[in-house]
Amino acid sequence: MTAKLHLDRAHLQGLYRGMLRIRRFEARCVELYQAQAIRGFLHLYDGEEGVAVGVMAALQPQDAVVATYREHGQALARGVPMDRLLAEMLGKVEGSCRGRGGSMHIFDGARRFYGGNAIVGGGLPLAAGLALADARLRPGAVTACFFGEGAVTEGAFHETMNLASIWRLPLLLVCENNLYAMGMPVAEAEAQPSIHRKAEAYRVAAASVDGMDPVEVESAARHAVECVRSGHGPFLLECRTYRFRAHSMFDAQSYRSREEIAQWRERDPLERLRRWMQDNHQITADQFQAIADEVEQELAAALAFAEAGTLEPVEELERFVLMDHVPQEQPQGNAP
Ligand SMILES: Cc1ncc(C[n+]2csc(CCOP(=O)(O)OP(=O)(O)O)c2C)c(N)n1
Repeated sequence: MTAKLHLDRAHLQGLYRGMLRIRRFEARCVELYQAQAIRGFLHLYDGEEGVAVGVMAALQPQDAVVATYREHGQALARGVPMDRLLAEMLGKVEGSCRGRGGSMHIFDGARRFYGGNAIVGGGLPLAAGLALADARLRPGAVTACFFGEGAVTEGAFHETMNLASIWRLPLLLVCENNLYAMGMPVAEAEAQPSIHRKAEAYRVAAASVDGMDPVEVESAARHAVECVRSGHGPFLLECRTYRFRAHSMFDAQSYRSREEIAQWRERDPLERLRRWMQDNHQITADQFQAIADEVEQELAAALAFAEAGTLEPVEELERFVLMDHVPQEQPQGNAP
């Protein structure tokens, strides 16, 4: 069930701007990756932007967010500053994790953004733990956990669903079902490929929504967050989406056809919202241009900040890895 949203122009324009920031940021990251300024892995969110902006619009600052390795979109939509994010991608000390997390492990404690996570399904138990702690220490806060449909084949998903239901945890589970786990199609991996229907077995409330439409996503997410916040326990929101690009920068994509990708590109969340806003006189061509210019300026400033940043000096490399000080006192309690 999705509640009707009151759509004002500023809000719609905000959703569009949010998606454009993610798209342009990642396009620049591809260039930086090709120039070897970004190293390691790079998983793009291209096509899935509507999910991050829609869900994030339904959350409050006191809520927590847990993401996957495809998390630049969630990080930007959650408010992690673009310059600190880009510095992190370039491995600079000025980055959101001092350049130690990189593309897959963006973290920002001040915004309760508890990270990207390279382990498929690894964020789920972490999110359950955050929700459990918040239920005791921060009543009213919701933890939103993003994961791909590939994570649903992991035991961690089922354990989390079960415990979250029994303990009525304030947990919003956001499954980004983009149809493929690397090269594995969901229909070949899942006996029940309609992910939200798995919730019934755990007596968890659930819904499925068109992830290519940020307004639909926000509407469904608002309903889901309301249920969770008012003490009804967890909610599983399946967002049906698609990644336009390869799984990561190393993927020949032999498992899907060009025609399929082209068909999904016709449902591009940015273009759809742009057309709808134009057709319904919610925005002028000048306003579109102003948004595009603003995003380009933000990106240019972020790049200048990141490029001017510092690589960690070699002497610092053991900091945060080994303890400087080992406590002498033995902990109290029974020995195991
Ligand atoms: C526990 C674990 N198993 C396998 C991998 C290798 N791996 C990385 S991404 C991926 C596919 C995950 O697909 P999905 O959860 O649907 O997310 P998507 O990449 O589609 O966003 C796999 C199997 C891993 N990182 N962690």
